[in-house]
Amino acid sequence: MPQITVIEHLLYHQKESPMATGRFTRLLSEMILSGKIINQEVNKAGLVEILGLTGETNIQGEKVRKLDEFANQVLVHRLQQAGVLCALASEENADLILVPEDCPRGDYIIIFDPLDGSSNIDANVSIGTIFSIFRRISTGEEPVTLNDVLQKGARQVAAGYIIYGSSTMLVYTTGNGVHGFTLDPSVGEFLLSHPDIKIPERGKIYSVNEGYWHYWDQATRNAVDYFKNPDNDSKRVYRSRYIGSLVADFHRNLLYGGIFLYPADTKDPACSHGKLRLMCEANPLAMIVEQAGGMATDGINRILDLQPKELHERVPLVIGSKLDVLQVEKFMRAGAASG
Ligand code: P6P
Repeated sequence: MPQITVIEHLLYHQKESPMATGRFTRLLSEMILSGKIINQEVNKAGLVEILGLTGETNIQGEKVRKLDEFANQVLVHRLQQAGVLCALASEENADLILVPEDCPRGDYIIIFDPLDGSSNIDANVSIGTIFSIFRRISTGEEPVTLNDVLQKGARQVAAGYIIYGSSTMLVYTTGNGVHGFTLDPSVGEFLLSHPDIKIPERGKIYSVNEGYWHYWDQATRNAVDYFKNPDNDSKRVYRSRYIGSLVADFHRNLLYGGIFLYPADTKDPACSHGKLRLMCEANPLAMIVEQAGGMATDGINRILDLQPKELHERVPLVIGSKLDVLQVEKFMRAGAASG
């Protein structure tokens, strides 16, 4: 395969998307540079004093790790340098991050999880940066408010993730298919390796933390039970695979086919609507999976149709191969109907 960079692919190989204005290219270029910088630190984390905790707690109530903070700082700084943003939001920051007045600005908004799954980094498990890009709704000059940011996922103009694993990959969409680029350290570029990714209509993998079985409602238990014992006549067997790192679990299922579930549970009041965040995790992965031919719901409703009410609101997530997501929906609707 000829060496095609991300920007070359955006400009010359995707249908003439509204993204070829040059402004989106600036933003994507800074995301790419951020990924390379973070990749360097993730890959040597065990060698330098960057593992461990900072002693702080983030808005999610989670212990902040030095790598989380490093990744967050890199992304906030670099993305603002693109000069095309009016606001940023990070899973690590309670509030909206406004672009300083003296910084060139534009009408893009980016929402990201700087390093999802970072609690796994000490064990050398793949982790990832997830991002979601919108355009501001109001074009007024007034300062950006949350109303500009709290948009349905269906209004995203782009979404993607960088997975720091056995290789480092950028997977993203601008609404013209899903494309994967692998970082070639010898040239320091992400090069096209997975053009036009499509997820199999039905998978052979289900990913869920079954340790929470006793905290689920009956509909969820019935849905998970199905994957343990599918329709008898199909002789279909599903394998259980759960890494506990969303980007790693999602990426494997995207390529191989399968379903990932993080249902609502009663183990932690903060997770009564699921653990994962709508704006910086569910929305971007939902755009990607739909562009790849899959589905993403909260069990019943399409993720991309959900109207966010808060920046960090959580949502149950069922995402992956279309027929498997529809199978879960049947159980969830039956549960809802039986009250
Ligand atoms: P649990 C990592 O902390 C994370 O946010 C996701 O990457 C992952 O899918 C999930 O939490 C794992 O959560 O409760 O199964 O440990």
